[in-house]
Amino acid sequence: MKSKKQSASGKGVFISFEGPECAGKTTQIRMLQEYFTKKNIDTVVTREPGGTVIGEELRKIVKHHVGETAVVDEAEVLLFAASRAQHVRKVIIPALSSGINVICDRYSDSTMAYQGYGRGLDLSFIAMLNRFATAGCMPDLTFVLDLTAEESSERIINREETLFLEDRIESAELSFHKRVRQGFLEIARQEPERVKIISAVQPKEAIHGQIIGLLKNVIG
Ligand code: T5A
Repeated sequence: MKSKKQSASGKGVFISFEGPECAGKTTQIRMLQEYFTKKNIDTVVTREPGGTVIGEELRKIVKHHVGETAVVDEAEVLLFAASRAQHVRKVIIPALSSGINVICDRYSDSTMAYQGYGRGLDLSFIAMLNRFATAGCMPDLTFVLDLTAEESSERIINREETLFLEDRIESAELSFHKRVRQGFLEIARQEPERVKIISAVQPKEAIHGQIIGLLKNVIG
């Protein structure tokens, strides 16, 4: 979705949202998009996996093939990287270069947290793969909406869409989601300037207020 005003620096600001399942990213992205629209700031909202025709096809494969047809861990990490390689070159870099802000629902930190810390794949390989897929294009600011694996699974059960389609990653065991959460916390510990942790277990408006407060340091 696009509104009108471009960033003063001539280069867009890149913001990503991360966190465990059902942390409230979509909700907060919608609120942030409305905030930018009211301020007439030109913004593209996109997501991973997805964001391009190819990426949306890959999204179906990684999320909804279960049982015998489910992807193995080594294929999974490559599919997320393939989606990102397409996305960053076709959508994110062109938007940022035109002075348009980008809000992305999940990005390379998800691969590190889910496939690295969660699945236990080699972290240095994932770091290298992320560099290749992103072409070095990293968010200016990343919000990790944090909640425990137990809180997350309670939200999954209560969410309406859960009734319709089995999600292979969401339905992974609790210990996997605990490792994913620890992964995000570790990424934030390593990159405190870029990655900000916000508790996802507070009213939506309070979370939005914290996001706007942190963004003011970047956007002005
Ligand atoms: N993945 C992704 C990888 O493994 N590696 C990768 O490299 C990448 C990019 C993506 C899946 O792919 C994995 C991670 C994921 O498993 P997805 O559909 O994008 O799949 O999954 P999520 O990102 O988890 O998206 P969800 O839609 O499930 O959750 P959101 O967007 O975080 O949360 P939202 O806003 O939809 O809200 C979920 C529920 O919580 C409530 C909402 O009303 C809703 O019911 N809620 C709150 N409840 C209480 N308090 C609040 N503050 C709340 N905010 C929202």
